Amino acid sequence: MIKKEFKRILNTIKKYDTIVIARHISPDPDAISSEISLRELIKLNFPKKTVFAVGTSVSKFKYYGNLDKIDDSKLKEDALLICTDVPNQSRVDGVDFANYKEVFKIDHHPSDEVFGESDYIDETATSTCEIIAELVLDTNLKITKEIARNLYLGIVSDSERFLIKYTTARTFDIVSRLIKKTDIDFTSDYHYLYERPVEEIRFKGYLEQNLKVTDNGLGYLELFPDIFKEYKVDSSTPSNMINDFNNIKGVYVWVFINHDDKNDLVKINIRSNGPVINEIAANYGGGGHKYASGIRSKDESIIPNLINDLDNACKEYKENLQ
Ligand SMILES: [Mn+2]
Repeated sequence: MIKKEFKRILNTIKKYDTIVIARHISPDPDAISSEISLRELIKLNFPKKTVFAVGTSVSKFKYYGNLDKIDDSKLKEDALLICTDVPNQSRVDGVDFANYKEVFKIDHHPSDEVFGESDYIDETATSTCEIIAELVLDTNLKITKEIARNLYLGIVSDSERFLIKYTTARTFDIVSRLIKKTDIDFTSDYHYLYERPVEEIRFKGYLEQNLKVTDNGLGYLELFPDIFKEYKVDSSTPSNMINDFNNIKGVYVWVFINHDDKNDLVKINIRSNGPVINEIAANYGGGGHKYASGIRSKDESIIPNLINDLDNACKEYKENLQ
C-alpha cells in the first residue's frame, strides 16, 4: 500500500510545470544527493517538466551531478519549491520563498516549522535520501542506476555507514530493494565518500596523537592556525573528522577547539556518546543536538570554563554508570 503522504507529494509535483529544489546551507552528501536525485527522478518520470536543483556548488560533491543557477524572481509561471533535508526556512540555500506558489519539504530532522501542506517529515529515517528512495520504490517510479547510486551514498553518509541509531530494519529493507531493482555496484563507490588526501590522513594522526584525555573521560584538543599550515590542510578539516573519534573506551565527550585567527573566532565542535551537551553549549552561545553540538565565539576566555563544565558532565555521567 502506498502511503497517502507519498501520493500527496506526487500529486503536488504533477500540478506544476516548473519545480525548484533546494536544501540547507553548508550542504553534506545527503543534502546534495537528495536534491539532485529528486531533480533527476522528476525529469525521468515527468519529462515535460522544467526542474532545477539550486544552492551553492561544492566542488568535492561534484560526483552527484551539477547544480543549476537560477534567478527565481524571474520564473515565468507558478512554480513549486521543494526543500530537502532542511527543517527551517532560514537555513534553506539560494531561494526566496515569496517567488513560489507552493512550497513543501521532505526531511528527517525534528522540526515544528511548517513549510506547506505536502510536507513530509520522517524523524525515524536515517536520511532524506532514505525517504526519497522509499518514495520511489513504493510508488514504482522509474529510476536509473546513477540516481540509485546517489541515493545509496546519501544514506550511507548520513547514517555514518549504518552506525547511527536511526538505522533500522526498514533502512536495510529500502537499501536492499534499491540494489535489487537497479543492480548498482554499490561497494565500488565508497571512495567518493571516504577517499582522503594523504595530508588529511597525516593530520588525523596528529589529532589522535595529541588528544588530551581527562580522568573523567573528556577528550579535548586546541588547534591553532600554524598546525593547519604545517600539515597543509584546510582549517575545516577537524570538524569533518570529529565523528571518527567515537568509540574511544572511557571517553564520553570529546571537543575540538579551533582558533580561527583570520576571522577572530574560536570554533568549537563537541560530540558525546553519553552526557547531553547541547545545554552546556547553549550556555556559551552555541547549540545543536543532544550529542552533537557546536559553539562559535569571539571570546576565547570561555574555553577553560567550557572544558570544566564538559569535564563535570563526564564525571557525573561516569558516576551514574557505576
Ligand atoms: Mn540529512
